[in-house]
Parts: sequence; structure tokens; C-alpha cells
Amino acid sequence: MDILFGILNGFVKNILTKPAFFIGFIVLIGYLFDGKKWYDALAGFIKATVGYMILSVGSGGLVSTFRPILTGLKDRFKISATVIDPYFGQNAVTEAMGEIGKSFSQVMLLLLIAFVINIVLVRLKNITKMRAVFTTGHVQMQQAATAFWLVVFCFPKLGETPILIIMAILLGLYWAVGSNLTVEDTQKLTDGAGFCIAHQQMFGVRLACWLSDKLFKNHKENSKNLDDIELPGFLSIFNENMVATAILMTAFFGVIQLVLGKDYLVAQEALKLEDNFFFYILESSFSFAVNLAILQLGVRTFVGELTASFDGIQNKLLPGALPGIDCAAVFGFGSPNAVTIGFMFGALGQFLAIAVLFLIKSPTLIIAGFVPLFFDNAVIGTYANNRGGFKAAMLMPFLSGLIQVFGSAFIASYTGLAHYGGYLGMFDWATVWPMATVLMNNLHYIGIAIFAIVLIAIPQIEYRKNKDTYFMIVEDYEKYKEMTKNK
Ligand code: ASC
Repeated sequence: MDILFGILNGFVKNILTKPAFFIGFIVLIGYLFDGKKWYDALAGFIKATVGYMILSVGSGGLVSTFRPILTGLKDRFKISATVIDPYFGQNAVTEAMGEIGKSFSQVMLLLLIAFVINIVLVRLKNITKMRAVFTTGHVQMQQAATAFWLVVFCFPKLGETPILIIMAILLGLYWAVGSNLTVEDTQKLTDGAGFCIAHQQMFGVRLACWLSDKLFKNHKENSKNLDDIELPGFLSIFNENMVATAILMTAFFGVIQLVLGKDYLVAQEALKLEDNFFFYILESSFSFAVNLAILQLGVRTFVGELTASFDGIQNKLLPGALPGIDCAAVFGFGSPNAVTIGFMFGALGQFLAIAVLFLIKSPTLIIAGFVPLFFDNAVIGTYANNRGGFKAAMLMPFLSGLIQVFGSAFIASYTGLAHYGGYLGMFDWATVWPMATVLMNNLHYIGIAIFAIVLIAIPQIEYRKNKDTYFMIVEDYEKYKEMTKNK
């Protein structure tokens, strides 16, 4: 028994919560099932794991450079506000839990149960219509912390085991249904790269694609994608994505750094007193383009292996399934300019919403956090540009920015998390989960049942809309394209 427990614990700690290894092992197993030589399978494992680690270096570099710049505003001006960012959200939950004498020690067990439920649901795809396996353990841990607080808020008297059961059902379903929801849109964006998104804005992506299709249906004839726009004269330097990113980020973060002031940044040990402030600003802002390039290299390194190997898993283990992976993987596809534009317009939306909160003297103020600002909105911008052209790439992240702030301000005050200075803040956690929380808080167990039933119904509805191609888009994308060409 102890040995079995040890193995399971090791599996969760070293693989389930480490997406790079999770993806690596999926590739390894896929190749082995496909009958590849062991050394080819090993090479695939290494390329996939290293590629994913490269992606994490890029996204980690972005987060560690730009998160403190944004949150510095709160410190510098001593604003008492809630930072919307997964890191701050997790800290706030930990502190809040400590104060009421509760803690959730069973995250690892939760992830294990969720993984098993996810596999079973996909295995039963003929009934459940679910096609995606969630592999992004690090965001699952952040979400488990936040969901714990939301559930405890609605059911303060419950013990740890019933809470574990409620969370396993609701989070397990959210992970399976949410990632499934991004299958079509991601296959279309990546021309059948064979993955979908398992992250924190899955409903946001679907909503943005749906709205882009509705509003800009004929964009291919009437309006352009970001890549088709050729700017004249001096503006032509913006045609080069790396230049555009560096200039826009210098303008954006440079202003914030100037507002923070050199003295403050020196006190934070971001730079030394004798360093030149101007070149410090240039260096940190340009590192945006650097990290983005690293991230895209990572995507290119692992996605090819994942696509090639997943056939083995599909044929032998999980027919009709796709791996759900980190949202940053879409930055390797679509227009690179959509990443920057998505970020900028998301920021516009967030800042506008923050100004509104300020003007209406909202009891909860919000400080923009880097992760929702960038990862949600750049991802939404990338999908939206692909579906509705540049107008969609501006509008959708802008709307998302507004929603992230208003939704988070609402739920952080409603559940009292605002007192602890942080909330997760990603799109789905500013929309889907607040709605579920209000339901559960008012209707208790009936609320849980309604949320679960709605989630279960979503893939059923999707399936009924496109019965003939629903599984084809996963199993054989070329054939799917043939079948839908004349539609
Ligand atoms: C998150 C989170 C990150 C990023 C990363 C994007 O939600 O916590 O570190 O997004 O997963 O690549």
C-alpha cells in the first residue's frame, strides 16, 4: 500500500504538476504506442520536454520582469487595492484561510482524482462528448486554491472531505469541459496542430471566437488580418513584429517606470543608483520582445513532437482525444502582432474599468496584474484576429479587459477576498466562477447541481450542432477540412 501511495505521490508531484514532463511523457508513450524505436521515442521525449521548458523560460521571464512593474504602482502610492494575478490570488487565499483556521492539504489528491475523472470522461467520449485531457498542472493548483475559497465561502461548515468531493466534481468538470470547448477554435487557428488550451480563459476564448464570427463574419472580404496591414512611411517599422513589440512595450512600461521613479526602483533593488535609468527602461522593456521570441521557439520545439506522437495515444489509448496545454502555445501560431495588440487593448479595457471603479468610489479597487493582462488578452487577441481580423483583435481583448476587472472586483468583494489584496483575475475566474459562486451561495446544493449540469450539457450542445465533424476535427484534420469546405 505504502509503495503504491509512494508511486502515486511521485506521479502527481513530478509529472502531473510539471507540464513539461507531462507533455514529454505523453510524447514518449505516444511514440512507443506508434511502434517507434525506443531511441526515437526518447528523442521525442527530450525535445518535447526541453521545448516546453523553453516556453516556460519565456513566459516566466515575462512574468518576473513585468509583474513587479505593474504592482509597484500599488506600493509606490500606497493604494489599498486588490491585485488581479494568480500569484497574488494564491497568496490572498492562503492568508485568508490561515485567519479562519482552515487549510486545504489535499491539492495533490484533488489533482489525481481530477486526472482520473478527466481520462474516464474522455474514454467515455461517446456518451460525454469530451475530447480533451488537461495537462497544465501549475494552473490547476492556482485554481484549486481559489475554488477552495469560493466553496468554503458558500459552505462554511463543511469538512475537508466533502469539500474535496465538491471540488473534484466541479473543477474536474470545468477542466474537461473548458479545454474541450477550445478544440475547434484551436484546430482552426493552428491548422490542425493537434492540441487545445487547458488554462484559465477557455470560456473566454470560445466567447471571443463566437462573437468575432458574429460581428465580423465576412472579414476575409471586408477587413484585414493584422498581418495584411502594411503601414506607410516611418510607421513601416511597425510592420516588423519584434520592432513593434519593443517600441510599444517601451512606451507602455517606460511610462509606468517613470511614474514609479528611479528612487523607488533602486529601493526595490531593480537597479543600482549608479545605473543609467534610461537604459534600464530600454533594457527591461526590450526584454519583452526577447522573452516572446524565446517562448515562440519553445512552442516550435515541442508542438511538432506532440502532433506527431499523439496519433499513438489516439489509436491505442484515448481515441478522439487531444492534449490541452498552456495557452502560451498559441503564440507560435496566428499573427505575432495579435499578441501585442491583444495585450495593449486588454490593458486599455482594464485601465478604463479601473478608472470607472475609482469614479464610482467602488469599495474594492483593482490593480492590473501582468498574467491576466498579458496571457488572457494576448491569447484572446490571437484567436480573435484569426476569426475576425484586426477589428476583432482589438475589440475582444478590450472587452475582456473590462470584464476581468469588473468581474474580479465583484467576486473579490462578494467573498471577502478583497481584504487580502489579491484575486486570481483570469477571464474564466472573473465570469464563470463568480456566477457559479452566486448560484451556490444562494441555492446551496441545488446551485452545485445546476453548475454541474450546465457544464455537462455544454459538450452535448456542441456535439449536436456538428455531429458529423465533431470527432473528425480531432482525429483527421485534413479530412475535416475537406468535409467542411463546401459548407
Ligand atoms: C498563468 C500562470 C502563469 C502563466 C503561464 C502562461 O496563469 O500562473 O505562469 O499563466 O501559464 O504561459
